[in-house]
Amino acid sequence: MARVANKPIGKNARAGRKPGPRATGAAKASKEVKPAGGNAPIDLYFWPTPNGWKITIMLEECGLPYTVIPVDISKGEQFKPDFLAISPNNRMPAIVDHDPPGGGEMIDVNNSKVDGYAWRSGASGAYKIDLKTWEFKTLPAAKPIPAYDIASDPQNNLFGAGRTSTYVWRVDSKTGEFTYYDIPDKPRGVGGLGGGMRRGISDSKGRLWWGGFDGNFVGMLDPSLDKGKEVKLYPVPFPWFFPYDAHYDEHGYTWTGGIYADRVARLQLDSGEWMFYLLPFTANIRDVNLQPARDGGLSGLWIGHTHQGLITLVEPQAK
Ligand SMILES: N[C@@H](CCC(=O)N[C@@H](CS)C(=O)NCC(=O)O)C(=O)O
Repeated sequence: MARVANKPIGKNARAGRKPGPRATGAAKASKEVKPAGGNAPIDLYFWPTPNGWKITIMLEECGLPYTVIPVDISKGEQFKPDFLAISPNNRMPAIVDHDPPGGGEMIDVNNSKVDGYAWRSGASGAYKIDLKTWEFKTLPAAKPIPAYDIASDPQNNLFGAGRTSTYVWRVDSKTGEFTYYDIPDKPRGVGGLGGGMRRGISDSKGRLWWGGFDGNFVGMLDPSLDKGKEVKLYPVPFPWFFPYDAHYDEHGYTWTGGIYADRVARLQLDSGEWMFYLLPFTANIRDVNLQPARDGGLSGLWIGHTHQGLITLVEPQAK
């Protein structure tokens, strides 16, 4: 059901799949297939890597019409402004659905029960979405607000940052006011390079925990602390771990994992001690999901295996 766009992104782009008989078939198919959402084909910004292929598999399985727009990441086309406007973290695959059900967007609804609003981050601001009326409220920010991930706190205030960001932004749900918290240049974990954030999640006290990835640290932002002291970085003492996400378990431990490491980690905050759990399989962890601690016990970590269709639970036996 795919067709390939005649105009690839960037003028030097070479199509991963050239327009041909498949394109003709797709145009026909898009008339025959009733899409799950709206009627317009989805634009798929694609290059043939496993991350790219998995979206084509999903679209084929769902029977959705789509147009392949090649983004040659070996030539740096992911950094072209046209593509960055769609995928600010310069990663493919990315999809644009021109006619999604309910006008849908990528949103954070985690704490929408507080005030009935969901959040979405945009290129130059954040949006609040009234979940009853679907009214969008744009909240312009003084500085750019890149977001590899967004995370709302228990009061439905919103955090975000990008992979190369030098600050984390936070927007107050009631006032719409943005605050910017600098990410210190140091410390970095062993082998750590830059700063920024990949994925993050808030804890029950309204602190943001995140995977500092390239910087090989876990970050924590506590907006209640004195100005300039709100951000604390926990460097990983193990090379190339690159935390992708971090999750506080509410009992003194923060868990993290990543896409390259052969182990997951649990950081004990009081002592600063890192505990590593060697995995008997290849992991590709992009979200850290906790098994909450029960009856005075210890929390564990659920691992979703992106490619194997498996879920594994890591349960620590000791503090
Ligand atoms: N957003 C995706 C990541 C996709 C991704 O890492 N894509 C790579 C290719 S497989 C990419 O576009 N890399 C371009 C770059 O790093 O500049 C996810 O979290 O699953």
